[in-house]
Order: sequence, then structure tokens, then C-alpha cells
Amino acid sequence: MVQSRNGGRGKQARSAEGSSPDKIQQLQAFAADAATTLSTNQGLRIADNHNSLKAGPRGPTLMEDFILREKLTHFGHERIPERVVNARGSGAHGHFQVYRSLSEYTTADFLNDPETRTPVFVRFSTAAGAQGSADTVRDVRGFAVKFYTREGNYDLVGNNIPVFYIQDAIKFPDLMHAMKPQPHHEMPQAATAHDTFWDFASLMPETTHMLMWTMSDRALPRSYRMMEGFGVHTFRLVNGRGESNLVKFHWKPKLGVHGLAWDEAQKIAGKDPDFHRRDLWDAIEAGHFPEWELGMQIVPEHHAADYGFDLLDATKLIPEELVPVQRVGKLVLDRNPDNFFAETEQVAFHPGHLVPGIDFTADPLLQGRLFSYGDAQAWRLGGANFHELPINRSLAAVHNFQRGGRHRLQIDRGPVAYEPHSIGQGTEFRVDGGPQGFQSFEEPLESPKLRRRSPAFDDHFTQATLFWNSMGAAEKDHIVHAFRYELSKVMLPAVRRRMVDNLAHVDPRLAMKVAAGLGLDAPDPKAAAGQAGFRDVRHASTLEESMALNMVAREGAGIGTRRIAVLAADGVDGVSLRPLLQALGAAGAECRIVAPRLGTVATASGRRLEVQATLIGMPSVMFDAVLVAGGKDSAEALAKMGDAVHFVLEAYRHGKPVCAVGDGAALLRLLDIAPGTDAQALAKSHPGVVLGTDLQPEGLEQTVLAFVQAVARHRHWDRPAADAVPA
Ligand code: HDE
Repeated sequence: MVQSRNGGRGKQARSAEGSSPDKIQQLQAFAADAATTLSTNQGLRIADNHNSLKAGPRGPTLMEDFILREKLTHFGHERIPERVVNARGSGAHGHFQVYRSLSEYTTADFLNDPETRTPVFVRFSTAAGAQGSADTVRDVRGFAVKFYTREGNYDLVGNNIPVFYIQDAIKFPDLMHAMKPQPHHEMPQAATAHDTFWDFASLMPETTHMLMWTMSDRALPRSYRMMEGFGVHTFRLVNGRGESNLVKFHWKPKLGVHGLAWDEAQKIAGKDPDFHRRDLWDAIEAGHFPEWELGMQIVPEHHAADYGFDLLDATKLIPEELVPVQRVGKLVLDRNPDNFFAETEQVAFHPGHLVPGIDFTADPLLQGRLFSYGDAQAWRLGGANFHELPINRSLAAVHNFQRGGRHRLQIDRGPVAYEPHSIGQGTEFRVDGGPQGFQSFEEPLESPKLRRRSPAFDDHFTQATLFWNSMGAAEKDHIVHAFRYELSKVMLPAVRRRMVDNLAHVDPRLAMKVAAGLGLDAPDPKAAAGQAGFRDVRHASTLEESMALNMVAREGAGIGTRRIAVLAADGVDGVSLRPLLQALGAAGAECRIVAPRLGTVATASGRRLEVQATLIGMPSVMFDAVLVAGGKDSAEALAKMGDAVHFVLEAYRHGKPVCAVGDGAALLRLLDIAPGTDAQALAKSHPGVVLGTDLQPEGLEQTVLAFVQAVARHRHWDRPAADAVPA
């Protein structure tokens, strides 16, 4: 598929057509030779790529060195403007296939034919940070999918959070200016924890629902492969009878939805700023292709007003308990890009890239996006011809009379560049009035022209409260801590105060807890209600809580691709370790032997075990779980090393499963586990900690079973004394 978009290769093959066999052979030999010879951009072979042209061996460089000048000029122009938002991203190729025909709802060809595999390119991103910023910052993640369908490109440009900060596109530049580094000193990078963001947020109560999400663990995904995606806006599906249903799009990850601890995310940002990029790349290289199911919440038009909020308001979601998500197809990412710049950087998404059978609604946030993306691409990619870049090319033929512009690649022939015409041969492109031609849904519109929002948009708190109520104790705790952290970085006391007063409208206990952490007195909801833009409106909510919003209470999705650190040193007990590694590997986990140094460690029985990482090079934050191997000498050596003890304590503090086999328990000394504690008592005092005391085969089997269960839960946030651990 990509080859067909790679104009170069196709062209060479065509130009050889009609030539004699000799000539073709000559050309092929020349091309093969040229492929191994350095040349200038004009195809001139370069004789020396280490020395510029000088006046004598010690003399100045000559102006005439066109080879040097071409090389430096090209280098100097390598960068293009980064995306003004979502600059930091990672992409991958893959395909999408629908499970059954959705012709009942839409004429979109790629959603009608279960036999069709539609190629896709997906780009994940953070929103606020610059291109070189860290992956694990607290932020919403972009989840943009380009489907190369037979009917043209369809882009679903979504996020990993189902709602947005604002309701109307006209506030987007204000939002992003408040969120981005402050213009006078360009700080802080990729973070909302600063005055201008919270000043804006506290004055714009419509941000509250999204703030609840971004202060939750949803904003700290463990991996792109383990996060949901959402189209956010309400879109429209149109079927062959011209009937419209409203739809919210979802992506449901096969590996479940998992987050990082905030302290861990911050540490990863220093230890491996490319954490998510590397994770995606490595998984695809290893053949562990990430998968998501496409979900749809479909609402017939006549039920649009049934839910107590406006479906055109992008700060609201439809609880899955009210409208279940139908899983309609599967997305698989199975190929890394060949070149980051040519593909991940130059890919141009646009919510206005539609196919017949899918259409917009009048969501005022979406409407603004329809203008903004095309304009941004033309600026960023240097003109109106960005659709000709290989990664953006449609598989469906492109025929029109748009001409010229910067960097035009297509050579348009003949005198005709208008329609209708009677003189061009083979260029009589007609409009397609049939079902394959794009028809906008004929939505009746008749209304006065005004700058106003519907009062149906006024309730900013009901769903924020629903989100809060749906969280478990640990998730609530994380949200409180996130608000405290962010607001503690705000220098202006009035902004802190205002924000806490606003939170009292979400939940008084939430506001009290945040206030306590900031040394503020009891929040005053009335003070917030006095702010401009604040409307104290609450629509009746039919739901107290929505378990679909809760990340932790979900079914485990196995331990596939979970990374487990196996701590070992010389003297490690290889006999008990081997069956554990085998069983964990069979369950899909990736175990790595982590030791004080690279090379090998000697087992107690005199064998050598290859070391895959060092305690310093791959610290605990790079792993999902820790297994401390048995063996007296190994355990004693590790227990004397601060790095090894810290490794275990830090993993414990971050809620990660920890398993210690035999003497390896020495590394858990500082966790205060009383000797002889049985498994049941341990599960209460130290959830997710497994002690493998019985080294007989059956005992090891029990240990591995318990550990696999602990890893499948991902994190054990309910550890009573985790905060007391010095790590
Ligand atoms: Fe975007 N957004 N956005 N956005 N957005 C861009 O496009 C914009 C919004 C989203 O991987 C820009 O090429 C406006 C919502 C993603 O390349 C820009 C508004 C959602 C990406 C732009 C929004 C998104 C972008 C930056 C309010 C979730 C990265 C340069 C009306 C549904 C796509 C560019 C990629 C990127 C504008 C709001 C998602 C400037 C005006 C809501 C995933 O055009």
C-alpha cells in the first residue's frame, strides 16, 4: 500500500516501459550502482564527502563549493514549524476491519464490507508539549486515525479523554495560550501546573469536567497501547435511505486501560523521555501488534434530547450505561514508519476529511476545527499541496482542477483547468451525484444569526460529579493529589482560592481535601457562583455513578507484554528461577534479568545467566513488576546495594506487584513484613506482594500463579502504608 503511495518507485517502472531489454538492463544496472553512490540532489556523484573545497590544504573554503553549500543549505532547512498543539507524537501503520456490515446505519464503504481491510496510519500525541518534550507528562493524549478507504481518506482525530475543556472553538487559542509555557519566559514545558492555566480554568467553569479527567490517572497512560480513544464530538452516520443517527466513536484497547503513578511518570520523564514512543515501537518490532476495537454509541436523532444534556456540547459524554458501546470492528497496528519525518511528522489529519455516510453535527467546537486543521496544515507543511505527500495521499484517485501552489508534485497536463469544459480529452471529470458522491445530510436549519450558546450547554458540574462519584478510593486520592500538586505551583493565591471554590460544586469533600493540602480554609461555593461565566445550573442526572469511567475496577486483560524486572546477582538460584521465567513468559510477560552490571551472573550451581539490563540503566520505573530471585549470595549482595533496595521499594511505592523468591525476601526488609506472615495476612497488609517460600516445584507453581494474578491487576493502589515507604 505504501509502495503505491511512493510515487518514485512506480514512476521508474513506468519510464522503462517500451524500451528495449538491453536498455532496461543498462538502466537497472545504473540504478543499482547509483543506489550505493553518494550524490548531490541533482544526481551528481560525490567524490569526497569528508573535505570541503579549499584554497590549499590549510586555506579558506571556496564559495564555489556547491556540494558543501547544497548540503548545509538542506540541513539548515530540515526543520518545519512544529504543530502548534499536539507537537509531540508517535505514529504507526496498520489496518482496520469491520466485523459486520453497518449498512443499516451508514453507506461508508469501509464500514459496510467485513472483507475489506482498510489501511490506516495512527498518530498518538500529547497536547501541550513541544516536539522534544517528555512522553509521560500529565496531559490528554491525541489519538488520530487516518483510514485510507476506497472512497478517499477518512480521519478520526480524537483524544484519549471523551470530553474537551471548552464548548466553542473561539476559546481554543485562549485555552492553549493559557496552557502552553508562559510567553514571557517560556516556562513550564508540557505542564498545566502554572498560573496562567489555572487562572483561565478557574474563570471558565466549562473546563471542570475535563479537568477531573486530566487530574485523574487517565492523563498518565502506562502505554499508548493501553488507553482508550474517543471521537469526543457527536457525529452523524447516514444510511442509504438518507436516514441519520447520531454517533459517538470509541476505541477500546485489547490490553486494558492502565495508568502510571504521578511520581513514576515524573521520574520516567527524566530517565526515558521517549517512554511511550519506545514502548509502541518495541511492541510492533517484537510482533506484539497493538489492537483496539472500534466502538459506537448510536443514538437515533429523535432521542437526541433524552439525556439531560446537549449532545452538541463537547464537554459532555454519553454514559455507557445509558447507551451501550457496540463494538463494530478492529484496528491493528503492525508496522513502524520507515521515516519519522516523512510519515509521523508530515501526516496531516483533519476532522473534515470525511467519506460518504459519515457527517458532522453542529457542535460548535467541531465546527471551528473544520476550518482550523486545513489552515494549520497548509502553514505547517508549506502550502496547499500537503495532500500529495506520500503519507497523506488518498488511495482513491484524485481528479480535480486545483492547480499550482508551492511544491506541486503532480504534473497536470493540457490546457483545461476548469469544469465544465468541452475540449479536454480524458479530463471530463464529472461530479458524482450518486450514492458514492459525498452528500451532506440535509439538516433543516432556520434560525437567527447570533453569538450565543444554547442554555442546554450551561450545566458544567453534573458530569464532573458523575466522574468523581465513579472513581474508587485510590483514584479519588490521586485526583486530590493532582489538584494539590498543580495548584501548589500556582503563585497567585486568588487563583488557588477560586479553583477550590469551583471544585465545591463538583463535590464538597473533594474541595475540602484539595483546600486542606493548600492550607486554605473551607471552600465557598457561593464565591465561585459569583464569578463571570458561572451558571449555577444542574440538570437532573439519571446516574449516580458510571463504572465505565472507572479504570481500576475493570476486568484484567491478562499480562501480555507486561515488563517484569528479575533482580539477580552472582549466586542466584537458577534452579528455582528457571520455571518461574518459563511460566511468566508463557503467560505473555517480558522478563529481563536486571543486575548490578552487564555481562552474566553466576548461578549457585555454577552456570552463567545473561544479564539484560543494569539497576541504573533500567530503573524500576521502566518495569511493571519486580521479581527478586532466590539464592543466598545473590540476595545478600543485592540487599547491601542501595540501588537494588531502592528498586524494590520504589516499585512497591508505585503499586507494582513484587515477588520475592526464597532468600530474595531480604530485599523486602524495609517493608516491615513480619517473618512467617501467611499469604492471606500478606494480601491485606501488603497487597500485590508475593513471597515464594516453598521452592519445591508445586510451591513454585503456586508462587507464579499468585504473581501472575497480581501482575494482571496492574497496580495495587490499596497498599495501606505505601506513602510511608522512603522511595
Ligand atoms: Fe485539535 N488541533 N483542535 N483537537 N488536535 C491540532 O492540527 C484545534 C481538538 C487533536 O496527530 C492542530 O495539524 C482547534 C479536540 C489531535 O497530527 C490544529 C480545536 C480534539 C491533534 C488543531 C481543537 C483535538 C490535533 C495542530 C478547537 C479531540 C493532533 C496542528 C476547536 C477530539 C493530530 C495540526 C496529529 C491537532 C486545532 C480541539 C484533537 C491547530 C481549533 C476537541 C489528536 O489544527
